[in-house]
Amino acid sequence: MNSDFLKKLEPQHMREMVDCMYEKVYTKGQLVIQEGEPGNYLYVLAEGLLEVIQNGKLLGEMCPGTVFGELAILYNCKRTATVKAVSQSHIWALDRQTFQTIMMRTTKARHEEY
Ligand code: PCG
Repeated sequence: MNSDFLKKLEPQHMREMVDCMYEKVYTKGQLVIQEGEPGNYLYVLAEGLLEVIQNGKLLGEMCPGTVFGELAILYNCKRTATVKAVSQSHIWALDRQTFQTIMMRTTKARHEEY
């Protein structure tokens, strides 16, 4: 619900997304996302702490509950920043295809409503 675009999902579509996510554990110092790479996953940080780096400069940190990795998925661009685990982190991942399919279901349901 912290995410502006995910909170617009119909409750059943939100549940479907959660059902399709799987957990990955990253150790301290491990890269979750590398700037400039293609991106095929959307992530939610469940536990731990992450830092965001762009052109070698620290932009900020992300705490549990944060959705990230959405820019490459929504705008079809390369990863705009590097995301690195500051401590061991539990992260939920959702692949691009599943995300887009479920987002389209919500959009379709809204169109039918109007
Ligand atoms: P994406 O797909 O570009 O991959 C890196 C992610 O870092 C990005 O999506 C955002 O979700 C996340 N992020 C968090 N804070 C920032 C920020 O300040 N700038 C940028 N570019 N990305 C950020």
